[in-house]
Amino acid sequence: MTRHLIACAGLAAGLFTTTALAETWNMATPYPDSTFHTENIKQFAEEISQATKGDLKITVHSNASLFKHPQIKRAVQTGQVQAGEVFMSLLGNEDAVFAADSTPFLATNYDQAKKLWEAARPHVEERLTGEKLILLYAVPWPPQGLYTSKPVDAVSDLKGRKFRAYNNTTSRLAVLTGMVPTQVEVPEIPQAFATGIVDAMITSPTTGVDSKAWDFVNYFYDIRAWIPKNMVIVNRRAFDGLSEETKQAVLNAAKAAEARGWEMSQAEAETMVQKLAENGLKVVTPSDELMTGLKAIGDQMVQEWLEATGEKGQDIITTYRK
Ligand code: PCA
Repeated sequence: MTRHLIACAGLAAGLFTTTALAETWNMATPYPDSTFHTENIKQFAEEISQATKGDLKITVHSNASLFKHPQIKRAVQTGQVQAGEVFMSLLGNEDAVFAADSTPFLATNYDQAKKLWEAARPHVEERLTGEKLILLYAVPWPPQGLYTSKPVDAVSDLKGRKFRAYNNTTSRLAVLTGMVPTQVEVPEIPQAFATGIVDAMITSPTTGVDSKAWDFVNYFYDIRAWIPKNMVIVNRRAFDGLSEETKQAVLNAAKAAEARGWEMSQAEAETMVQKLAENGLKVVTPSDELMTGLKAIGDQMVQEWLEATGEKGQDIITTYRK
C-alpha cells in the first residue's frame, strides 16, 4: 500500500514537472469580444502560443468577466492574473501622467496621438515599473464623439444633462460644462441609459456600436475631442520567470500587436460612424459655437493637467510640440 502511494506520488510529480514547462497565463480585459481591442489581444495571445510552440499560453477573459475594470490593474500587480488590459486614463486618479491622452483637444488625429504617445510613453513606463508592472503595448480608440438624446448646438445645451463618465477627466469635463457625471463601465452602458441614470456620453463610434447607442440616444456629434488608449500590462515577476526565448516571443508579439492595433483603430474610425448612421443615429457635424465652447474648456483642462503633472507633464508637452 505504502509503496503503491509512493509510486503514485512519483508518477504525479513526474507529470507535474513535464507539464510545468508549459505555462498558462490568465489575462483579464474589460471590453467585449466584438471590440477590435479584444480581437487584437486574442491574436497577440495566439502569436505567443505559436512562437513558443505552446510553452506559454494566454487565456483571455474578456468583457470584465474575471475582474471588473477598476480592479484589473491591482489583479495584475498582485499576481492574481499575469496580464491585463486597462484603459490608460482610468489610472489618471493615481497619477495624472496616465491621463495625457484623455485631455480634451490636445491630440485629435492619429498623427498627433502617436506623437503624444511617444512623448508620454517613458513617463508611463517609469510609473508602471515602480509598481512592479511592465507595459507591453498601447492601442488607441477612435476619436471620441458626443452622444445625446436632444440636440446640442452650444455648450450651454449640455447644462443639466446626466453624463456617463469613464474616468476623472470626463467627470471634470462634465462638471465644467454643467453636466452631472456618473462613472459607468462599458458593459453597463445600455442599462445606465435605459434606467435614466445617464442621458449623454462621450466615447468612440466603436463603443457606440458595441453598446447599440441607437437604442437609447438620437444624436452623434463628431467632435473628435481626444484619442485615448488601452494598455496591456504584465506582472513583472511573472515575466521575469519566463525563459529568455519566451520573453522575446512576448515582446515581439507585443510590438506586432501595437502596430496592428493602431491600424485596426484607424480603419474603423470612419466605418463605425457609418454604422451608427445606418442604425438610425443622426450623425451631426458640430456647430462652430459648440466646438469653440468645448475647446475653451479643453484649454483650461490642459492647464489643469499641467498643474497636476508638474515637470513630467511639461516634458510631455514640450516633446510633443517639438
Ligand atoms: N470606449 C471606452 C473607452 C474609450 C472608448 O472609446 C469607453 O467608452 O469606456
